[in-house]
Amino acid sequence: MSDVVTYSREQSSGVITVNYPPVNALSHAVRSGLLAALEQGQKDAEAKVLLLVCEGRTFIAGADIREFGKPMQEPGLPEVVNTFESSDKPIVAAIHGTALGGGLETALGCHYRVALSSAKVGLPEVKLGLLPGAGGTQRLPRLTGAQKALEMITTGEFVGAKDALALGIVDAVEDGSDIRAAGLAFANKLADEGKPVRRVRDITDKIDAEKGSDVFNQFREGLKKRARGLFSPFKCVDAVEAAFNLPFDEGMKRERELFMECMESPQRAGLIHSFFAEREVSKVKGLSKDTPVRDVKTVGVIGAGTMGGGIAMNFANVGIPVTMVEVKQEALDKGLAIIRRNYENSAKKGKLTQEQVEERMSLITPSLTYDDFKDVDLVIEAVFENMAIKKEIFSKLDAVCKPGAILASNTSTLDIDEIASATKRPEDVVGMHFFSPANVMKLLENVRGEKTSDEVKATVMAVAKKIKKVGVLVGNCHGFVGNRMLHKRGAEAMSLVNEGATPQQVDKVLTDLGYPMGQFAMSDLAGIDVGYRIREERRNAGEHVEPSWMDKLAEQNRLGQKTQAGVYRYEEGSRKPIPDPEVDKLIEEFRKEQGITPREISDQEILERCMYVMINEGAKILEEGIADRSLDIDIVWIYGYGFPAYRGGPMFWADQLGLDTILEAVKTYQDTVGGEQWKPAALLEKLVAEGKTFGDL
Ligand code: 3H9
Repeated sequence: MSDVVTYSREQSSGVITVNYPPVNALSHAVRSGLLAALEQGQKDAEAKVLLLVCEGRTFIAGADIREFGKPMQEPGLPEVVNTFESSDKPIVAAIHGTALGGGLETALGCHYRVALSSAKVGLPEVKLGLLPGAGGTQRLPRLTGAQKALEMITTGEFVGAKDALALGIVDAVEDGSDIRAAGLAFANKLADEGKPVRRVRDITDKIDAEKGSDVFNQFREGLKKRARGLFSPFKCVDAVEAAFNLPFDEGMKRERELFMECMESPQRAGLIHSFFAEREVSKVKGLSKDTPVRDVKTVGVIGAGTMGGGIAMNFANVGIPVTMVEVKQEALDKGLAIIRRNYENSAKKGKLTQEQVEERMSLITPSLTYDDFKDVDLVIEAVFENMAIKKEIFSKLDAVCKPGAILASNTSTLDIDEIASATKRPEDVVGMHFFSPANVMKLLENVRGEKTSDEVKATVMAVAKKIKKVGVLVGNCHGFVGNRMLHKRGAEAMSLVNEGATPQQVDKVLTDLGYPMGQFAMSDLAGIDVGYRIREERRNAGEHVEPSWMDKLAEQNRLGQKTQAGVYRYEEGSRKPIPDPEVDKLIEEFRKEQGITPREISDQEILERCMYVMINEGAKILEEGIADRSLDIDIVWIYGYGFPAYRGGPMFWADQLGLDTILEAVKTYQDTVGGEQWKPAALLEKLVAEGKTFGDL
């Protein structure tokens, strides 16, 4: 008998227990163990009812994702689930934690389901580029009807136990924390009452009622917008529809075919890479579980602008009090009003109660003096990008803050070590780079300075988790990982327009790749002045920065969405970019001034120049140790800039495309376009020479 699945008997219940940490995923050992234990249960004459229950933190959380992409070992999961369903003895699934994907499908193959009230169920396969492939698309709609099954399967969202009860997914919900006891009580009662098996495959009332319904086409229409560029959500709808059009066994076959199509899609590979990468980034080189972490119970934020306000909200959202300091009362009032408006909007959408709005507002204390930072555990400075001002602030913080307080800067480009040099405690100074809007975007790019202590690094990574962000720890350089690569892309995009492309053409190539917005729509959102100020800082520091038509925009106060005009124009109250002939004229004039004759530029050239310049820079970032692994870069781009997760991040995308193809193009652009950015990264050349990928590092 397998040691990950065991069989025992308690009174008249035969108990099948899965114990395969961390999440009882359905590995080959678990699948074969389940069949073996079931056989034992069938043979056990004393067992009237069987109970499936899991040890540890959760019920089965799905198929073992680590096995995907490798040859499948029998028995497959559909066979296991079908065998459970075919059992002549009733089987009860007892659910705690999360019954997800193949886990919920296994439970649906059982005849009854009992859950703890804290449990959740869901079919999140779509988030991995898949569809439920062990009967989920055929069984779930038999219980819930088409609409709810489509919602659950195409979004992958979880449903709490109480809602699952109302939807008919589970039969009983129990309070408390002892799932084994709850399961046994339910199973023994069934045995006493002599309840028969009840197979979901045979429940057809909802199927009969909704046959031929228009709900599937309506759903497909909605998905065109909601799931733009994605493959598997549409396959999910096809599979659920099959449950209504085909007899059960044929529906299962159709599900299998569609599942295999998804399995073979590159989106599946990209999404599974993203899934594991998101978990890997929290494991930082040089830090361990034993690295001490400081308690962060109170936070200070400097600046009540868009960034400072967004940052403050993150902490208030998880119950951590924030002191927010500004220079002027008006700025504080304005900042607080914006925070309140954001919370009120969430309340209008039903995401918060009015009580929660007030609770969160009460956690944010406005102040005009740094003296109020004397007791805080962490201060985050979020004023605009100017080194002299930041140094002045950090020297003040050094004087005011208690020993052991972490002093963080939200700078998006500037040198953390230089900022730290303004204090006598560089070991406590660190970058915490939030992405706009800071209360929404999931990335927190934590930047380690030369002297930042391990304890501080570990603490800011823990803070990221606490405020529900994905933290990535990176090294110190101009722009760190994200903006360093973005600036290369931005400069290339600007040059492409200099040479003859339109901003709309560049943006379309990027949105076609799957970005939520293009380079120039993004500049308008962030503010044209942001890039302008950075270029000016570099010019003031003596660097040569090419003149640009975008400088002209800034000089004409076309600052983006906030002035309703930037690269695009915006109608009152709308964020929709509209191409503006004024800008075409401005670009034309700029070209004339610079003596440039515009040429036709292909979409392929735009794609290569915008993406390969980033990949080449990413390789340099790895070479210099600014990022430890290519997956750190991938996560920065997925969560900070909306790079499509289904492409796995830019470095994974590059690996899939072939680094040799990229290197060849980089060399061509080095000759035709020129500039430091097109000098091939030594690492890229090395990997190509060795036939390796970034993922092999
Ligand atoms: C499926 O079921 C297909 C079927 O329909 C058809 C088959 C034919 N496999 O997230 P955490 C690891 S597709 C392998 O940090 P949490 C994870 O990598 C599957 N490993 O914890 C991590 O490892 P490490 C459908 C898995 O408490 C550790 O467990 N199911 C799997 O924040 C802890 O994970 C899903 O998509 C897995 N399935 O969240 C569920 N799941 O410690 C995916 C997790 O080495 N999982 N690991 O870094 C989740 O959503 C969350 O992990 C869960 C726990 C909510 C379960």
